[in-house]
Amino acid sequence: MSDIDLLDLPLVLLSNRGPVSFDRDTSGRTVNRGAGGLVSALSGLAEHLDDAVWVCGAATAEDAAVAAENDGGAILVQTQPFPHAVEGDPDGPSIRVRLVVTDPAAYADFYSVWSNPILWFIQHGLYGRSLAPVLTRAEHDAFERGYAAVNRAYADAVADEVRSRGGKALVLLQDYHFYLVAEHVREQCPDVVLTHFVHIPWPGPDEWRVLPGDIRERLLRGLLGSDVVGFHTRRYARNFVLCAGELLGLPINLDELTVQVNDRTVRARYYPISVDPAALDATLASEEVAAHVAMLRYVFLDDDRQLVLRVDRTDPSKNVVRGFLAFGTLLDQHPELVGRVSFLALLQPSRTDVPEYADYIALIGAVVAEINARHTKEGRQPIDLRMVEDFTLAVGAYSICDVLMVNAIADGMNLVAKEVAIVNRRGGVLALSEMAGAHEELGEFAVTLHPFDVQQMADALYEALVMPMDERHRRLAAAAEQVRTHDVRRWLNDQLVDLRHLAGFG
Ligand code: ADQ
Repeated sequence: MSDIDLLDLPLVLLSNRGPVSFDRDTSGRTVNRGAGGLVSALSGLAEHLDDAVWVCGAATAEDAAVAAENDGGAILVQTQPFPHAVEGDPDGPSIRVRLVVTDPAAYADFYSVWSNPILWFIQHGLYGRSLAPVLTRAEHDAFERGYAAVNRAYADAVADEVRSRGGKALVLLQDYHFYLVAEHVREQCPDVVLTHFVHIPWPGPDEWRVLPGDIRERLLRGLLGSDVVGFHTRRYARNFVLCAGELLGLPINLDELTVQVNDRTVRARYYPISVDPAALDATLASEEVAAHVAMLRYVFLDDDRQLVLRVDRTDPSKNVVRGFLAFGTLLDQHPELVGRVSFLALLQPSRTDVPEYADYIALIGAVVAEINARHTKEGRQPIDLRMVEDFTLAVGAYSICDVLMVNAIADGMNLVAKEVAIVNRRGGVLALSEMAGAHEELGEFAVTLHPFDVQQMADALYEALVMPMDERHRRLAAAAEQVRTHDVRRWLNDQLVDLRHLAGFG
């Protein structure tokens, strides 16, 4: 059964970044389609339904202009066939989008103070580690004026769309920006079927105790307005249920992963997100990637040399600095590898307006400079650090690397590991953090990294680099099979099957 057949209800989606965004150039208004597996999968669903709408933030000035022209209501936007893009096909499918405009100061408090870094840091074990004061009066005020106010505005937009569909709809909310939305929507539209998917880790009750009781209670009660709260792994789902029991005192069932909220049963479920293998295969087959591969082979792989790769945002949770320290340790302890192994890091600068992120970029640069100074041999530097966002370059590098390093200290899933499993053609070994959600599915085919143990990571890199070729190919094939049979459509489909069941349709 396909996901498209499952919906007997209208669909309302909510995410911070939407499926399309508008801009303006000399020729007039332009439409850009959002990238990534999540947007593709949800767009594919929304485009195929007559009565679907995607509520999202107005991200550009042109988005705000479009919203104003339509009095804040939804508009129908022509998109391209899913999933392979054909620019501006007027006969192609369309998607109904409602762009929400909020006060810029409130949005800044919502996004750059509370969503990132506070919630992101708590959920990745990074909160309060520096000596900087946390939760001053300014942050308290930012919760009300920013996070709560913006959540209310988005909830009102969602409720408005539900009401205009007769008050009964399937509502899919995405991520940590919107923990208060489900409760507000349910207050206004009690007949909705509502799921909230959390894309990042959910830690246990003690980690949440860093927040004042009233705030953590509001976040949890907000999420419990859902029928289903979705996570990537069973561990996160279990932690959520434990939080409801310990922090709110609600009755819970840890075997069934349920929370009782008055007469409603809220279910925590886990659906591991994944990639779109067909789209990745198509990207790999493109001329652009072929050109990158030729260049990368020439630079890194002549003369039987080997390549370690990482592809990440410059987010402290990705643990980039300790990854380089482990590589430096590897070269210290195995001097025969100096000049024989390179480390290519494609890092996309991320959230640079947040001081911790800007500091982290500076630290990455300093650590790389030090290791390169220590281990440059015959003019060849061991680490090639490129601060770029270039997906075709990343796919080219994925296809030819010997080792992919993912050493996050916490990561909801980590799609990079799954992308490499699909496109690598060299028996590449996944060196995968035990703290990444992807480790639950792919750990048995990987060498496991302990993200806080630099020596262990150096040893694991060595194990990967000297692994016999037949073993490397065997593991890669098994990882690829796992990802191909558990792709992003399955992630969505499994949620819809559960929701359909809950809504009483079978
Ligand atoms: P992210 O933290 O962004 O996602 P991830 O899942 O690895 O992490 O996805 C990153 C995506 O960006 C991948 O598709 C990758 O190819 C791309 N990318 C990263 N660096 C790039 C670069 N320098 N150039 C080009 N492309 C780059 C959050 C959670 C994850 C969860 C996803 C989806 O933190 O744990 O897997 O959402 O739920």
